[in-house]
Amino acid sequence: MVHERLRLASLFVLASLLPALAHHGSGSHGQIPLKPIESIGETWLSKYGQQIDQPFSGPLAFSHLTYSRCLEDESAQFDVAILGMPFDTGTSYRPGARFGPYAIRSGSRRQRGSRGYTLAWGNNPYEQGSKILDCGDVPIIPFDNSLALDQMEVAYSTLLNRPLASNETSWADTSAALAKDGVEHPRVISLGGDHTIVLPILRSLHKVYGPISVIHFDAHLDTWAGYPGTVTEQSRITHGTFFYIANEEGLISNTSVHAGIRCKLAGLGDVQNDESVGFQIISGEDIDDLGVTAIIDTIRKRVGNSPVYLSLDIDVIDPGLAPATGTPEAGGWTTREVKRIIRGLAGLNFVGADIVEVAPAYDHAEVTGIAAADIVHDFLSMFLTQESPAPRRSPVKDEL
Ligand SMILES: [Mn+2]
Repeated sequence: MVHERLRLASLFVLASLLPALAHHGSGSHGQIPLKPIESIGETWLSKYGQQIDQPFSGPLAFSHLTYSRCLEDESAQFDVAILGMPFDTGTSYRPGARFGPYAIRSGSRRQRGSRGYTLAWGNNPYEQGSKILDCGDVPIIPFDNSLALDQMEVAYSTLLNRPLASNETSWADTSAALAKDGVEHPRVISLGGDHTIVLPILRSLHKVYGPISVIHFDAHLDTWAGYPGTVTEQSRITHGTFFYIANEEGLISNTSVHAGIRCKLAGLGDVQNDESVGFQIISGEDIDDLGVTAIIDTIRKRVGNSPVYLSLDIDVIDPGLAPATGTPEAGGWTTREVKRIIRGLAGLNFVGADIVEVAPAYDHAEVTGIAAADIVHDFLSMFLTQESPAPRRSPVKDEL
């Protein structure tokens, strides 16, 4: 006890000397002098101003956005909502995507609205006049998938039907015309969660927009009718079958498209089944043979002017660049290629987007969480930019 008191006393003496030492040191090195020691009595606000988070400080909201519990706080308004869906009990192989929303938010800590301009897009999505809010996570039950699916649908519909924060949004010219009620609805970027979360999302979107075209980035088709051994109705709904169920329920249109497919199949029957569900396949290898531009053109032509939902499974990216996922497949696209394709999709009639299957237990140095968070930034730009910007020539190229 005496020992402890001595230790505390010496710490106290040291702490009281520190400001004086710092003051002395600053003068001798020609730095901006600290305010005199008397000002230690000032408040933070009067001395240092706003409480602006460091990249590594503050509560874990996406990109240091305002965090709001939008499901219970019905006064919370937004144009674009970030919503976590920590659900992973529809996974066929490695579980852990329930920690995806946490990992993506953590990966976004070096992002912020005041530094959101990118050379690629030529704008800052946070400065387009739309209000972007982190609406937290849906508190999904991990013990009962039918209950979990209902919770996700109710949560999504709750946000989708909230009045917009802004009178006019960047997508005002199309969204209201697409919605059955003629009203503009907010857009939600969902952070999965395993891919099953898209079924309740599509159920919710269908009520507002009717059947929707899907742009689906993935290594896998996710259109299978079921897995061996799934004898109950509930067990048919998994992260590899949700599009099949969505088609059964009439939620998606037959102008949907996959991008990045490279998984092993049972045979051509899988492809025929996939076509009957409503998809066209752009394979992983197509990027070498067709290139990014042709892939963008194919996707845009396929979905046309219909309401479009973009779903991106992180396993579309090569496991070398995004290892933290449940069912990795070798030979994937690079993060840069995926980002370039996304940039080519601006101006389509997007009604929502997600990024799923980030399972941080398999990550290294946050590489997957950072990639996913960066793609969410691109989703914001994609939503809030009217037209895809032309490829930008850098100053270095101009000199050559
Ligand atoms: Mn998937």
